Amino acid sequence: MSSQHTIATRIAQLRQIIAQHDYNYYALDAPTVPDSEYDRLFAELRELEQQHPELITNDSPTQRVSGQASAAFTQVEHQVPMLSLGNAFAEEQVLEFALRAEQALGADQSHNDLFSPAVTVEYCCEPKLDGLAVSISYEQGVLVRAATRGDGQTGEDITANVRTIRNVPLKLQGEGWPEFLEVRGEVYMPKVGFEALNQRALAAGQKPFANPRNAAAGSLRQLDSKITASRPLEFCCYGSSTEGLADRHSSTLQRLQGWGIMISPEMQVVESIQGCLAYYADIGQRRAQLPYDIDGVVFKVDALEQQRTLGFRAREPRWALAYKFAAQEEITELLDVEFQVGRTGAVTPVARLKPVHVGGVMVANATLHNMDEVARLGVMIGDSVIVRRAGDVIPQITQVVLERRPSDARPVQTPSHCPVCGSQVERTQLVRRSKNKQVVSDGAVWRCMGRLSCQAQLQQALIHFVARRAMDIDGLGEKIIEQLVTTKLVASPADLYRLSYEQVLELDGFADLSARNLLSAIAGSKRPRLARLIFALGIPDVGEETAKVLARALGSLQRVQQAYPETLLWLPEIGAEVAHEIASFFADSHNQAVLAQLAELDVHAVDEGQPDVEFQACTTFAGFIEQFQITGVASTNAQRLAEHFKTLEALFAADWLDLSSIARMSKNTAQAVQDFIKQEGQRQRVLQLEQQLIDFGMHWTCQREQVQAAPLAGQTWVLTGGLEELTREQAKARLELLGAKVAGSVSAKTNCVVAGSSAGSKLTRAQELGIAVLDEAEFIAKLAELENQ
Ligand code: JCF
Repeated sequence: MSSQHTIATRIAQLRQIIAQHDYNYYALDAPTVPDSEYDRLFAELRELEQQHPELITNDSPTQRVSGQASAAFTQVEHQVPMLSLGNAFAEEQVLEFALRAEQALGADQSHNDLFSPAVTVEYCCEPKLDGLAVSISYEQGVLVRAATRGDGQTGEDITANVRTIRNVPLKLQGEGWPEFLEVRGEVYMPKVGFEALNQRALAAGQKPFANPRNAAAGSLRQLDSKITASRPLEFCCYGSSTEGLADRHSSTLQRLQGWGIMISPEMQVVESIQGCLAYYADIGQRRAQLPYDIDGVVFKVDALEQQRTLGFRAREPRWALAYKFAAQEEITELLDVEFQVGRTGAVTPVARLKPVHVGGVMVANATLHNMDEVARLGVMIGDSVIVRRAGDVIPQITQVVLERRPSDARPVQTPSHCPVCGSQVERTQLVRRSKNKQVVSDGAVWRCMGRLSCQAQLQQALIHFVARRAMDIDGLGEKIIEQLVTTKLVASPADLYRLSYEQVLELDGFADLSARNLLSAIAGSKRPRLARLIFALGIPDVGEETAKVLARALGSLQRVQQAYPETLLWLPEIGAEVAHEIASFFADSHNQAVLAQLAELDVHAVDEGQPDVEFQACTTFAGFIEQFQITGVASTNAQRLAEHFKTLEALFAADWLDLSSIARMSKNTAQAVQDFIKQEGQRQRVLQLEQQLIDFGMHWTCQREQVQAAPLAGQTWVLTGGLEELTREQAKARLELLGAKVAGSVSAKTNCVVAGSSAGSKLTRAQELGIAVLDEAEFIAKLAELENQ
């Protein structure tokens, strides 16, 4: 690369590549490479041009600020050109910048007075927002125009769009503003708004934006400003081209703030370049917590007089510098995709990357979430990919650089067998329930069927089993569990209870006392509450909440274990997928063995009891029929069948005539019911289900007796104020035994309020609503009366 010819070729090549990236970025809002890659190409071009100034041409990308006006908007000429900033990527470049500036300022003073003290330079520091630079003009305090930076000379008129940004004042506040005022700043999308926007895009089946900057760019360049208005954009001002507002940059910003213009709350004036470096370190620390993306910090010489002295070099001010953070995005190669096995056997693809520095950390792995994500990215092994690492989160692949796909790129293939244990891998649909109970499909998941015979699953299962919110066994860290698994001392959670003193003593880092402590922690965990025990089992999709529902509703581990999925469907918040997961967990012979062993080893829930009265009362014959999922039999027809036949025996005995006589049920439906009840297999299954409901006390014919057996069934009581004779817990427990639900607040549905001493607003509310109120003595008498019935 020494001859003039090859250098000229390289320069031409770089110009062409950069021009293409500029077009992708500015005109299409669809960059194909990370900024870091662009910066490197640009730096290389600038370096070559500096060495060979004779090769500089007017059309070189280095000869304009950046950006390109798009044809769709009206062009606006900037009165004062919009500048770009010089960049620094290392501390020495910052010091060099300061040295030059301070020398220039010092030299300027020195001919006045040789003995003047060394010049002091104060700097104004602010975060460098990762958005789009815009100019906003006010005439007589009224917003008249907004424009993009464009190439620095000419931008696009985006007045209509900027007017939709909520924190941009359409009219300035206060007084004293000049007749004409131009403010400059960054339009950006806060992280929260960006996430929400992408969620909406995904839900609507649209392509999400790669990052908040692209989202802000795409939103600002909408021809329909109604769309812009629906996007969560914000503006933050970093300066003004209007002269004479103040004598310092920082006081200019403060004046603008007084007129209602948003400036950075992080803005700070420091006394030296050392202060700038400290500011950079501090913001860098807090970067992930800031509500918006930044890509560095900006330092500006604060005194405007000094700024004027320093002036410009080419089109960059000598009085300002952008000190960029290490790039959060980098380009690298996807060397391979491996598969990891989690606690529930989910086999997740993990990207093995050619190691690359991202945000100051060497990255060699990135998560790919699941195979749907692999499909969405369209990534193949051998591809060049963009890796992003934001804050402390796991690095992610955000994009494939398709132009660079090698001819031998290979598709990512789901393994048919578990990479750890060799068991079969099966595809299941992952389902998530959001807070408002909507069911959201979380994509397909491939799962190793090895359960606890798979070392990867066993290890994760044990970590989960001993966790604080599960069996709460202290002193069993991940390292120790790994040892227990690899030494084969423990092959299931039950084996933990079989560990001997001698075995524990053999483990790394154990001595007499620590071994005895661990064993007593294990032994001490043998009487968990039922909900914790269920949660500890690590049934896929059964979190703490679902475990509580199961424990409360069914009252014993045995019932949870025996429950058919159809039975579980009657429980609140348990849908078909979770019911299926629970049932198939307990159907697994390995899991059955572990449960039997746990029981043998005397691990029992302390609070086993009867099924909850409320759940016992929830079954209806119509609902039961609806579960059969006979074509044409949804809630209305199920109701008709239930009312007509009343019992399963009668329904099974029905003939065509009986069925046809049911009003407003179609012939086809009658036929479907007929077909269903004639199949022996179906009848057996339905009878089995009914038997289980009877066993659990949930059958519709038990309903009335059960409900009547509990004198307060269906009632809601509220306890308020202080009780003397009983604790809150005792009062609540006795009410619940009588079938009542105990609620925390009074509503029209409340049946009775127990008001202890100094009861407050709940008592008042009960009186307003005309709800029965008992004092403590009356309450105790009532409890005694009902309990003796
Ligand atoms: O936050 C920014 N991206 C930012 C850009 C901040 C500044 O103070 C700037 C800028 C671009 C040019 N100042 C200038 C002069």
